[in-house]
Amino acid sequence: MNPRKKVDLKLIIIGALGVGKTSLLHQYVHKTFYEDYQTTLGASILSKIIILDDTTLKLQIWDTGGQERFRSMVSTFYKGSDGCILAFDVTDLESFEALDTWRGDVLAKTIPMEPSYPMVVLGNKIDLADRQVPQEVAQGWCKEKDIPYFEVSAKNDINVVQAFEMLASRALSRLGARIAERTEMLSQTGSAPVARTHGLRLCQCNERGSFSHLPEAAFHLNLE
Ligand SMILES: Nc1nc2c(ncn2[C@@H]2O[C@H](COP(=O)(O)OP(=O)(O)OP(=O)(O)O)[C@@H](O)[C@H]2O)c(=O)[nH]1
Ligand SMILES: [Mg+2]
Repeated sequence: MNPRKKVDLKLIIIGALGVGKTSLLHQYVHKTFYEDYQTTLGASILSKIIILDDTTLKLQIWDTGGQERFRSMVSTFYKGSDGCILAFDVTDLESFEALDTWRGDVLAKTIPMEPSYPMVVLGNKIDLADRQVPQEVAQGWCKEKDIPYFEVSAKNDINVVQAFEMLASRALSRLGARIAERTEMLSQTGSAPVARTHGLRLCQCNERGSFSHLPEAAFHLNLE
């Protein structure tokens, strides 16, 4: 492991009311599960540090409320995110049917509109017997949209780590590819060693291959 490689990733979890977004996140971050239901008001953020390949990732995961009244507020969080989990409940057909709308919202708000923006779909509550969405149907929808699909249970901790880390891995690859692309572009145009541009994810390249996000609305590439 090279501890100097550190990356911040902003991930977001969205989906209909009560599908288990908060439970999945708590299972992933704290290894806990609560039977009682407390709806998320607006959004909250949890962090987790993981090591993937030779990179330390600080995941900042935004948990969002599924209530309709938060919809427009939630959509403002997509901007600047590195990836998104679309969650539904396999015992609730409506929550699966709503995925099209959630996905459309995300694609409309990621700037620039990017079909390859990292997403994963989680069909949650597979521990329950009264299933309404067959696995093949969910898999078919995801295959058509080219999105990885995981059948999960926040309650029994099934596939939760795998799903979050698949998204983190995809988000990391995308970020690396975008930085390499931009570095190449700047080196071809013979830009000054330190270049500034706008409209790309906020990052800082400290050394070759090492980058972290910046809080300001600017993107810096250090080509020295
Ligand atoms: N059996 C079972 N119940 C679950 C699972 N995941 C969540 N639940 C339950 O489903 C209810 C809703 O879970 P939450 O995690 O609060 O759902 P949410 O998507 O965050 O809901 P909002 O914040 O209101 O949008 C709670 O009572 C949980 O205990 C699961 O995998 N299996
Ligand atoms: Mg919640």
